[in-house]
Amino acid sequence: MKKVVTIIIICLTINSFAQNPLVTNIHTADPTARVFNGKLYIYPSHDAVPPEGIVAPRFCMPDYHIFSLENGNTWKDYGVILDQNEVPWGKKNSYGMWAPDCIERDGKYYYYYPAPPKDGTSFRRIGVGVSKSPTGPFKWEKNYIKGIDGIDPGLMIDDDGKGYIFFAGDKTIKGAKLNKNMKKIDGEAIKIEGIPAGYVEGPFPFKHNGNYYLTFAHVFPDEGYTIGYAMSKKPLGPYVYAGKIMDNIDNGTNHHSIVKYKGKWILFYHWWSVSGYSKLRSMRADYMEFKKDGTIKKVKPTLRGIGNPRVNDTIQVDRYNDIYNAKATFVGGNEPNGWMVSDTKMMSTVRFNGVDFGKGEAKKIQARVASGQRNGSFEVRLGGTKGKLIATFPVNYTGGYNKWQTIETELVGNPTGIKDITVVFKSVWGATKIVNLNWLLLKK
Ligand code: FUB
Repeated sequence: MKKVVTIIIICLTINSFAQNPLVTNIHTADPTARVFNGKLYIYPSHDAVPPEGIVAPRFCMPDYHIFSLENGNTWKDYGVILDQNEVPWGKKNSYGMWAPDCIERDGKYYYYYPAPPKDGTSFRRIGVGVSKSPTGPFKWEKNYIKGIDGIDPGLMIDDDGKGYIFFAGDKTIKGAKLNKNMKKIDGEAIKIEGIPAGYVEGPFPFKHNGNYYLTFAHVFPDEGYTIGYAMSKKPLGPYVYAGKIMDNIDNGTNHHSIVKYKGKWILFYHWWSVSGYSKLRSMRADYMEFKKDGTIKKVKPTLRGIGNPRVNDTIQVDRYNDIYNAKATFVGGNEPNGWMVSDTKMMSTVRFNGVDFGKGEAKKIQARVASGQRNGSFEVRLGGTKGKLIATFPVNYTGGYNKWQTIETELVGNPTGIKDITVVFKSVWGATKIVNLNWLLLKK
């Protein structure tokens, strides 16, 4: 007899959200991802709902958070690391903390951010803070960096140790070499040649196989925001436009970064599909590949995203690889924002690829469910619909299709390694709503 227990979850594992969007505890945009000492960090901006009575300029962006990847797919939020009213040179209550970046040089971490200056000399200036740790605390420089007038700092340290800063301004991308202390530019910022016509912002530079890549958000008059890139043999160009990395995804803005993590290239970007409002965005990530000639294959946005959830990471099955005879719809009731698998019928299936069972540490599996009836069950199988059965959950009445409970059962067969799973729903034929399923979670 398999043991099935109902567990009342008072609060979820902190920020235990995975797949796309990466986090839903706050709205995040402009994700700059960095790998420091083998660990993945994200330095995004923060979209907030304007406080009552505040008319925020375009976006309402009061502060910055930092996130790190803590397990196979769980993001830790370090909280506010800089508030708009702590910017030494910034205009108070301006809600204009746009896209930041952070880079490491000689064991120190430099956090660059744009903000409206109190001296009114520009739309945005760019400031910097220094820390011994990638998550701060940062010591904020008293003044903004002279000679930089723009938004969206994008940093690069070249193989020879020289630092470069790129930024957007006057509908172009500009770049400059940084001084050794990383707090001043060396000479003047120059306009980067070779960037295509049309509005551009969000420059993100990197080097790969001897090529310099300058990637950026690029607006086509007919298509809107895309992510494009140009290539060069020199850090400050001239560059040659090489095409799009992501087509327009109907998202108002797009802003991205690219890192190689555990041998795979990942594109981080944002969308607003959770909030339904273009000023409340959420960061996302999908794998990216290079072609043999060094050009980049276009990335299609997915809900499945990146990473291999393992013990204690939620497996967001609603961000599936494949679904049959069921839907992924917005979750409701006492549940955080996101999606669920709904409209489940006899033999509905949902497949989720790449669960990391490790060395077989997982002994139990939990499911977050809501049901308005008590007939049927759902199974978890390895591989496809006919794959090895590893868990069976009975369906019970939880109080309704918006009343959520976490249930748990034993994991059978001691699965190991990275495996695809398929959830198979069963009930009487003709049932159209067996159970709503939000996520699964492996437990020791
Ligand atoms: O998030 C505010 C601004 O919108 C960023 O600075 C731009 O890149 C765009 O994403």
